[in-house]
Amino acid sequence: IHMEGSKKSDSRGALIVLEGLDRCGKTSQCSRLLSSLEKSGHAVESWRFPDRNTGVGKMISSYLANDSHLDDRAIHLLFSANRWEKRSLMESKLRSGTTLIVDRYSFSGVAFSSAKGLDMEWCKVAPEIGLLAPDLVVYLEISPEQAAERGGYGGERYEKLEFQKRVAESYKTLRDATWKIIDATLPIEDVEKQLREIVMECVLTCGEGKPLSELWP
Ligand code: DGP
Ligand code: NA
Ligand code: NA
Repeated sequence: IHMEGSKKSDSRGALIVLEGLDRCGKTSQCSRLLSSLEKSGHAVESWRFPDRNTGVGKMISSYLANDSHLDDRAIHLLFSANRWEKRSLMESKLRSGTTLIVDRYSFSGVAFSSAKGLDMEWCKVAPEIGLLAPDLVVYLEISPEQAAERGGYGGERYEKLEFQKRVAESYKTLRDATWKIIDATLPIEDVEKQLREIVMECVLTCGEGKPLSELWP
């Protein structure tokens, strides 16, 4: 029986996170996914972390540009704070039915900081607990060597082959069976198509009232 109205109040947008190494193609895939969902009439926004526009984001940006130096734990907590300062807006967008496509999230926080040698559990636990849990994490998989061959590393702090190799190892430890892995070395249109299919299924499930949850579920 279709219960008119009863589902509707629970209907919400999906929290979609894209993760991967620098130069894996996440950013172009996020914008392709955004226009494709917009075209099919979905309420959708594209977000990214770090969000460099906030006060905390400006500190992060300066750190990444090597214009400032910070203790590894201090910068880890700033990246986390940058996600916390967007949490309530994130929740209200999702509850009002807007799907969010997010370029990097807590998983980058854990992967990049643990690549420096910080303990993975320390990275995961206190700072990230209570942030909204994604409904879907898509990992665009590429080897660090292939990513480096794409060129265009912007010269920011983490954009070095040796470091990206450690980040790749961290992602491997971090990911679980719920992550969807897409081969990021496929032609851009093929990645886009696979991504869209996975995302549409998730958007549907969330629209049908799947409850929001928090990290780490
Ligand atoms: P992007 O704007 O996506 O290129 O990200 C900037 C860089 O910061 C990139 O090398 C990935 C890294 N990064 C993103 N989120 C975090 C985080 O939470 N913690 C740390 N340590 N690094 C992060
Ligand atoms: Na980058
Ligand atoms: Na990026």
